[in-house]
Amino acid sequence: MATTKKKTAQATKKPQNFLDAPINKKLSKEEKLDLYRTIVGIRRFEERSLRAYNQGKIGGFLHLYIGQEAVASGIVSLMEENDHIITAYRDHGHALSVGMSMNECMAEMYGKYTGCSKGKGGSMHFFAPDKNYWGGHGIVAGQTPLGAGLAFALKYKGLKGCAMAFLGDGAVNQGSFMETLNLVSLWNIPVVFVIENNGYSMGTSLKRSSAEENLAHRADGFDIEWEVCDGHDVFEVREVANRAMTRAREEMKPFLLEIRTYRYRGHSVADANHEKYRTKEEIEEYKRTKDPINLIKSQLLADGTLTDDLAKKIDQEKKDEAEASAKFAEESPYAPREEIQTDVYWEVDNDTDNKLKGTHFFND
Ligand SMILES: Cc1ncc(C[n+]2csc(CCOP(=O)(O)OP(=O)(O)O)c2C)c(N)n1
Ligand SMILES: [Mg+2]
Repeated sequence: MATTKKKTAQATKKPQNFLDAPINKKLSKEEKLDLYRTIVGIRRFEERSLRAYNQGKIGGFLHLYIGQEAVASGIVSLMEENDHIITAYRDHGHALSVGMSMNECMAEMYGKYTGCSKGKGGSMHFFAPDKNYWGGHGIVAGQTPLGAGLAFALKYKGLKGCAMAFLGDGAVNQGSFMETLNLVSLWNIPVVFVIENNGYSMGTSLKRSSAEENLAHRADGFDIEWEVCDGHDVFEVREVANRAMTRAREEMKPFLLEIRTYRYRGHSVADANHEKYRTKEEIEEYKRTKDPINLIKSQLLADGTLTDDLAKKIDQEKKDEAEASAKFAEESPYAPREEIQTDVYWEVDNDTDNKLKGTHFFND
């Protein structure tokens, strides 16, 4: 009989000062400031994109990551050369964390040719393969087998690394995720699944969608190790994720991380009535006590990394960068008509034999 690998849920036993954890202690002042810049940058970028959406400049969907910034930024800061990352449609925070520019991201949302996907993908389809960032996917949990595939490729090629596959609390009930958990355990695939548990899938609370609310426990059914932590303090995210990522790389084993977080806005900008399925007080309480920017700011002020003046300066720089990206997007051209159907299937663009056989897959 397989041994159960239950771990104490850290979300319930708090707190230690996570800045003192070894993985955080070795951060230089500049690295800590970079984390702060990334978190503030995501917030200011998204606030600006919301304004553009309301002005009718951005069409389609817009799923904001505001409130969850410490999760993506913390995990990406731990990525090494051979590590890869893939996520769902709430993908702006991951994109900016891997170093994509605000210009290419904002232009993508405006549907412009200068966007990261030439304006053909929009908010849900940010990609940067050169930064090991594989998107940006709209089918709930559809990215989880793809994440397993990224990790399988590492193993196949004999490379030491791991793939980070993010999913929401609503995605855990998809069959494809369950099937993927089984295979990655069976085949020892170095993938770390990160459930960003923000408590809601669209307007449905976790209580109403999952019989077992401790989502990480599902890993037990597949003989996979798991941990739970809070996602408000970026240094806590780094401390816990570092264990999962190191294990995946060193032992070639999958891991399931459940990170408890919160989104301030509705499911998407179109979800204007999000105060109908949760209370104003719930949102305000989170903002007051757990806001990821406030937390990192107070930690870095206390340890002398940051001063009030520097915090203000960084904030203004990120606002200016976001404003400039909207201008860049506004002034950029749309894709030329003859390119509308390109970049959909690699095989088609490159006229390979597989096109004739009807197998249209991306290739490397
Ligand atoms: C297969 C599939 N079913 C349904 C949808 C519609 N849908 C889009 S987002 C969503 C909720 C997912 O919530 P969660 O996984 O918690 O992610 P979050 O939005 O909270 O980041 C649903 C049901 C979809 N995109 N794909
Ligand atoms: Mg959710």
